[in-house]
Amino acid sequence: MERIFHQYAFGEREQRMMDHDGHYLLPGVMTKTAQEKMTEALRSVQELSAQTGPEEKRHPQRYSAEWNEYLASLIAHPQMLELARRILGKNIRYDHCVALNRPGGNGGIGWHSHAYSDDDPSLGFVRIFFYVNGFEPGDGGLKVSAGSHLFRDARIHGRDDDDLRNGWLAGKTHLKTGEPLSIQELSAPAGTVALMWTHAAHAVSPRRQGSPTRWTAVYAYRNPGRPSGARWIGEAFEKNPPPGAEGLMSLM
Ligand SMILES: O=C(O)CCC(=O)C(=O)O
Ligand SMILES: [Fe+2]
Repeated sequence: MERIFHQYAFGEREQRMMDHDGHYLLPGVMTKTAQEKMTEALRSVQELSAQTGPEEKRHPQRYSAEWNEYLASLIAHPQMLELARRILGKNIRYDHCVALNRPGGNGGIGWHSHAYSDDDPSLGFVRIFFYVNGFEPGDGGLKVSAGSHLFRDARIHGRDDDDLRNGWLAGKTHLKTGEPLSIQELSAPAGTVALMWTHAAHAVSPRRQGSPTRWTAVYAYRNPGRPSGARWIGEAFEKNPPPGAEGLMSLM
């Protein structure tokens, strides 16, 4: 099997950092080949999305792996599963693979979090972002608030940074250290993978007008046990999964 990641460290120390902050970056971890193949795949999904009407239930943007063989092949890639299992433990399910391409002028997205097993922290849900050509702060860049995930609040919302600061963030402190929660703008060189617990507050700054498209995909995995609202898997895909993904597709 062709490698998708260079060697990287994600042991106990890194896991503790991820559990403390809610996210962890693996800068430039993607191999050159994986970067090239994923860019090509995301370009193709982008074209298919442009040709597909909003009435399509299994839209290429949201069900990206079902429209592209390379993206599908990564769902059960040994290095992908090893990473997902280091974070979640052995018993995992695939949840979704979504194209997050942001062309120049894209508006980004405001502050939010996602739901899963909000009342039971023993069931995890991780987002694995592939920032294929990376990003710089303020240009389609990911923003986070370290420690926000510990609240397991699926309804974090903020139109912009000030709205988050004056709203959800106001008076909140890190549950382990007591430090006031704050906003961090990340930067990512090409080939960066960002790991994030799904309850973490996050936002994306607008992509600058003259910037090239930011090519990004997210793969989400979770421990089974609860319903998942973001489980975007078509019936046919679940019945006939890509090789190796057989045990990963069911809800429970
Ligand atoms: O486009 C991004 O970098 C992140 C999008 C996002 O919020 C998500 O997929 O959960
Ligand atoms: Fe999100």
